[in-house]
Amino acid sequence: MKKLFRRREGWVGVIGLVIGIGMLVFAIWYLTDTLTKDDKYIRIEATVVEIATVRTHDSEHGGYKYLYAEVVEYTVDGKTYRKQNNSSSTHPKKVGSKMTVAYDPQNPKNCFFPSSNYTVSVLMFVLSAGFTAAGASCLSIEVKERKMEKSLAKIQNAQFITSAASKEQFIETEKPVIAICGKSNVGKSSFINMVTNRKKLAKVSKDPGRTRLVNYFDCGNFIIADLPGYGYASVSKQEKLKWARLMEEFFAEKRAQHVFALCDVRHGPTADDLQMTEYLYHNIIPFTIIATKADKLSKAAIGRQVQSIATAYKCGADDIIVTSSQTRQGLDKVLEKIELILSNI
Ligand SMILES: Nc1nc2c(ncn2[C@@H]2O[C@H](COP(=O)(O)OP(=O)(O)OP(=O)(O)O)[C@@H](O)[C@H]2O)c(=O)[nH]1
Ligand SMILES: [Mg+2]
Repeated sequence: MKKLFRRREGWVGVIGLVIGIGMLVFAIWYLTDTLTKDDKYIRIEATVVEIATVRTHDSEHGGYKYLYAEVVEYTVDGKTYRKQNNSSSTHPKKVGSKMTVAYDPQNPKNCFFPSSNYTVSVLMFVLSAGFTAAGASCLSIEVKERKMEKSLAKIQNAQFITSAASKEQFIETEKPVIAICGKSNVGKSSFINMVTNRKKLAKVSKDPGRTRLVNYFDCGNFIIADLPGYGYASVSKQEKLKWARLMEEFFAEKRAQHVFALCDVRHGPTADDLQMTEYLYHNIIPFTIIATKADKLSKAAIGRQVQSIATAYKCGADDIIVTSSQTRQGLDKVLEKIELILSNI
């Protein structure tokens, strides 16, 4: 059977919303009732004559705890009435002090404590707002997950097409191509596996500089081109020149409609990364900066790093998509971006 919610947050969200909205309805009814009564009833000064002990459940420590409630007396037409305050507290008013009650002129026995009723109303509104906000935020996580699943469903069954080592081997296609570039070991292959929801589509390697070819992957309505990494120190000068020529040829023929330029969130862009985006900029090839390996930094450190990466690339911090192929952070934003790119082509 298809699951109603993909995550536990979905259930928590719905329960939170139901409680929140239920409390809101009750709070509105309670406040309206109090206001109506307050309008019709007559306010009078009552005297606290006794402090009653109220046994309640102790939600913090379990078992029971004791609170106190004022018992008051008020006199209407020579007749004295007694009433216990519905709301109890640890600090009741003293015996002999005064409290305002409002009684029904038709039946003076009926009365309520206006200040307690208004306090309860405010408390219920605050609690209902809390439950509604918590429920909505949990539910938004579920909605996000569903949106992501929907987008991922479109990229299901991504297939490796071919590898190209030279210009002649570049593929000819009608489909839009999104190229992935970045320095060796930045996480390009892992990023592709995250986006295509496949574990081993692109080969992930611990040794930098493993991808020396342009690897193509068919993702249904578009193609991903995994470009060979750059900036690996132990690569020979000859290899570097070969790489530069391959990239020149790739971009010269407008082989990609968009480029995801990856950089490690911990270190920010290297001189090579900046040179790469300068090149894309001058050749009018649209690109998006993707910061990788976000799981390696704390949230605060990511915030600082994104600012400094944005400064280095001379772009806005919001233009950078922070991702982690380990935690799938940022996948929803990447999928949204892909949809936007495809809809603009
Ligand atoms: N913690 C963490 N490690 C990552 C992440 N992405 C990639 N890695 C690791 O980084 C290393 C390189 O990842 P790859 O995806 O092969 O990087 P690449 O850019 O394709 O590397 P080349 O093809 O050699 O240029 C591997 O050990 C991955 O497991 C990430 O988001 N988080
Ligand atoms: Mg790779």
